[in-house]
Amino acid sequence: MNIEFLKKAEEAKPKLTSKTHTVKGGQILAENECAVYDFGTHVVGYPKLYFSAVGAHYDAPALVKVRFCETAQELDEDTSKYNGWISKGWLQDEIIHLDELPCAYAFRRRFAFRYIKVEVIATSPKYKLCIEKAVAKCVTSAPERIAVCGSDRKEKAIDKIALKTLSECMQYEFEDGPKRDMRLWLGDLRLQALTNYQTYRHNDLVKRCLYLFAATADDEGNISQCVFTKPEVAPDDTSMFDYSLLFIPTLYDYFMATGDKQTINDLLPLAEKQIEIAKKQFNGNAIEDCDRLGWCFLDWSLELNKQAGAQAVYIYAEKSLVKLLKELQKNTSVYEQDIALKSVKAIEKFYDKAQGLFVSGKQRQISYATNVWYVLAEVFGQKENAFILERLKTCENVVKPVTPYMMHHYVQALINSGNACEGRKVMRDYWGGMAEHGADTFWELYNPENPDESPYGGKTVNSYCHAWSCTPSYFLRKYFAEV
Ligand code: RAM
Repeated sequence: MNIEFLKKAEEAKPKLTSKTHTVKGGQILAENECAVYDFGTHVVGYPKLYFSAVGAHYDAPALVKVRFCETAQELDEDTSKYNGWISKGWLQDEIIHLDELPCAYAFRRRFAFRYIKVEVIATSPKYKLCIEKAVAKCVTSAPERIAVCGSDRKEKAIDKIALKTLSECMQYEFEDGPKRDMRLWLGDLRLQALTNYQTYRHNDLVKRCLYLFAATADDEGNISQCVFTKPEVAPDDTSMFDYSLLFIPTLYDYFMATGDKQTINDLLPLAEKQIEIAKKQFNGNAIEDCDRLGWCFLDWSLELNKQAGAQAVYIYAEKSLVKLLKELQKNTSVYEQDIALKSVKAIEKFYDKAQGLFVSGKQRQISYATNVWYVLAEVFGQKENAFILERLKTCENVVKPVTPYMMHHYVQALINSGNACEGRKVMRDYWGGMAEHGADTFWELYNPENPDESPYGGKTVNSYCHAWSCTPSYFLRKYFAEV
């Protein structure tokens, strides 16, 4: 652990502000009855339920099941049926005993929810349970309010939801989702930071997160895919090829937004190290594929082959490094030569001339993820990039995006290739689709063609307020204000 970097991260730790929301109750419940409390919108915080007994003096503890749901659909899901591969521990279910009535039961855990469902498992024949009110102390480190932006009602609605998504993920760090994983992930951080520069401008929070990744890098300089901060700061024991490389553009964006030279001087060696480490995955100038599940992320799709896309992320990241070094008036020639070699090789190995698209892996798979990253890496010029995106739309058997993370990159690729109007339409349709489904905050996964999409083996653990989906607020301010 780099103690000096950890100290800098802790110095930038924000204070949380809180606000209390109350939902009136009054329902009287017998055994096996339930009631739902709707906070009117998604909240993140510490709930408290006020109970009293109705009837004769209570003569046994009340046993109550409380569920916290981010969306209305979840209210009907049977969480006991969830059998996926990530922990059931993420389910927001609590069984509580009330030994004394009346009482205010304060939950020690922080929850992300809009609805609280209270089911009475047991009272006694002598009494029923009254729920007087439900209260939530909501927390965030985002500054108060940002004016909503957008050219019409639809865009304003999207922006409002995106702003809320970001602010609820802004806690002591930029969390990926306040329900799950409540943790700092590099890919998410990059998009949150971009949106933050256009909105809340809480730049010290970005700085803290950059130092947290730097502090927890191992002795060889490997940056972890995510960082735990409780009970103490610690890295996850896994790295992902693309996430580690994305440290570089995240640092570059931070510098462009803040001009903070001190941070850049501290962290530049680690950024350069990421290129050196990533090179180990190459055989000459061509990247090797890898069987390890999750070796490179790109999108939450289990069928997606990552080989060619990984090389594109490498080129993209190295180009950010060159831009950063140029800002600092440093020599870039070694990196520029490497970019040229890797780009030529990528075209030779992965570009299928007949189809006019990049292919990946032994099966020569075509996906949005691969091609979008080549557009972002600007291996070809703007015109050709626009054609690539055009061809993707009519390509059969193409692997489509499933997360707002990948959709963000698709919209960015459309903008970069001179097609901001279409980028805007994609943003309106995709994020607007979630809004039409009643989203208060944008989701971790949304596949309009499959509402049950989940990489976890059950959507009960999906997160419905997820950092990487906040970027419409970035697009709207940075690109679409004048389109
Ligand atoms: C999930 C989280 C997080 C993401 C990683 C790759 O566990 O949702 O947001 O960055 O996957």
